[in-house]
Amino acid sequence: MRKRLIPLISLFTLLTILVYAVLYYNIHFPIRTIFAENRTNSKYQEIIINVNNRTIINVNNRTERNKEDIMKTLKNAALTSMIVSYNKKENCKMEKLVGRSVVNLNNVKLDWLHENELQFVRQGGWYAPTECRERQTAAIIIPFRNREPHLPIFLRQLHPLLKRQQLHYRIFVIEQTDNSQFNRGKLINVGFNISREFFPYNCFVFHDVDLVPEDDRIDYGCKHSPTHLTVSIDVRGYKLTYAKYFGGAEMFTKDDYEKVNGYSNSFWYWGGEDDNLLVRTKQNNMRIHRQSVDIARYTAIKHTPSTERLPIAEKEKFRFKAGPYNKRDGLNTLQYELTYVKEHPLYTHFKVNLCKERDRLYGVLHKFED
Ligand code: NGS
Repeated sequence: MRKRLIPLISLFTLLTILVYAVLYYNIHFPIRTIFAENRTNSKYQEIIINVNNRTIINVNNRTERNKEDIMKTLKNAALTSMIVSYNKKENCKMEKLVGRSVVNLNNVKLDWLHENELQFVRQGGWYAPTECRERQTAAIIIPFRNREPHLPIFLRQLHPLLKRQQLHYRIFVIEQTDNSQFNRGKLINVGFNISREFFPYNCFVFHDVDLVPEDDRIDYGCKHSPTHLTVSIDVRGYKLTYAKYFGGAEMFTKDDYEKVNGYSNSFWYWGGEDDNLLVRTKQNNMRIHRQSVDIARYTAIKHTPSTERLPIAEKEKFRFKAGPYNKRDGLNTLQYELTYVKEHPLYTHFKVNLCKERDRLYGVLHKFED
């Protein structure tokens, strides 16, 4: 009888310990990560609280802004005691960088990427470190039209890079849907306008989708502003395309971009808008920063070049003539209509009608109409 009891008691004790351990774990450590993204704007105001990667609270159109408000919201949801890491004390350090890497140019599907390589990205294409205070909050703005196959290749490289740099960032794809010529500068202005309302980002990166960074030491956190990122591109022999080249990918703090009045809205063809932006920065006594050609390296995804080009003579005239107009052609005269907003798993997608007909009132385009 005693012989039989001993294993039974042992089993019972073991089970009790196990049950207690599970309960203890659940009671005391029910939530290990919590992160709140607070978008402080009237249009898109919402607070999303993610617990263990699940969105548990998503408050639309409310005015909660600070920790106390979030606490209140959580209290209402009987979860107050569960905040364990909202207060991020330490500043994040840029660490575990891998340096130069080979860009994977294989075609890949967005769904596959999300499931297999980019699970850390949150719905809408954002990420923020949870264990420490992010180095910077950055909006990545991608002007877009007819470049669907490039997007997954680009995101595959950019998301992990931005995560390693400990940034709180979101990727915004701004797609032109009207039938006018492509207007990169104006699309970027729209992206800036939308994203600065979406969340109080400090840093804004304007990025062509066909230029993929080869090195995670390229700083996407507005260490300097303005910065020209795409210094050396493979198809240009890894040299600066030309001394005054300011295209491809550029980065500004919010204040600096507002100071230059953004891009001109009037460059309705491929090319020129970036040269004009350089003029704007010079007019505001800003100096362009660049990292070295050995670090700021990019791979260009191959595609047929745009045929929407102005005759070169017109373009030159246009680019330099635009100088005096810079104060009344840009962020302060931006006209557009949003037609679509969607948070995809790896990016936030905006479609926009750039309303060219309205622009002719403000810009300089009317002098060079097609
Ligand atoms: C210049 C364009 C820029 C453009 C640059 C690089 O000619 O907008 O080429 O071109 N300026 C004008 O058209 C006035 S690229 O290397 O991407 O083919 O960024």
